[in-house]
Amino acid sequence: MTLARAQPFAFRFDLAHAALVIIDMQRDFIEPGGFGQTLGNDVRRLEAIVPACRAVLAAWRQAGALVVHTREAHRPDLSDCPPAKRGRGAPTLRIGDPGPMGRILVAGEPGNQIIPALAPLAGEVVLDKPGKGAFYATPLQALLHERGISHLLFMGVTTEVCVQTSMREANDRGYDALLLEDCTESYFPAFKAATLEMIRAQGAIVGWTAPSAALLAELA
Ligand code: C5J
Repeated sequence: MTLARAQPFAFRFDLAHAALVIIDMQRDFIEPGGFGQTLGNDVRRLEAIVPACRAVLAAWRQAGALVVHTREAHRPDLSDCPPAKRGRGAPTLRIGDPGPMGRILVAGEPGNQIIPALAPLAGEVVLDKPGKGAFYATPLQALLHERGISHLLFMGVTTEVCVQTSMREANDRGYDALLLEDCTESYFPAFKAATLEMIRAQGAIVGWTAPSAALLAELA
């Protein structure tokens, strides 16, 4: 397949060697009444990408290609949460504290589940990641290697944090990675815009970006 409208130049991939990686579309970041909102963020910005993500996921599933979902999640005893991560800043709620949808960023809690609109199907890969990047302390690289995957198409939240970190990790591991522009969002519009530019700068120094319509047209 060729996404001719990708930036900074066309992105070519073979579906059999490609995976759709959906970063952290979990209730606490996206739904009103969750952790993201308690921090004062306008979660409607993130909710707005759900229909585009859903359309891509449906078409990708129809094509029979690999889907990987991630969640930013820690063990209930927080043994995988470095004190530096838990202690950073002065938030009203810290990782592990009880929040409106259960303990913040703790595996198994209601707020840690992927939103129903993008719920994983049986057999799809779901990875809990303790860091911002999807490769750190997860079996992602081994799993992609076993399946012969060389190209990754990303969507999810937030653009400049877990999505960008995961794309940089992927880039350093030799994957060609593309971010679907309308399937990612930030609580801060300027950060999203800057991240898209950073990714495709200097001849795709991190990777590519493209509108989801370009992918949907190829998958149709
Ligand atoms: C993600 C975050 N998923 N912003 N987490 O980006 O803390």
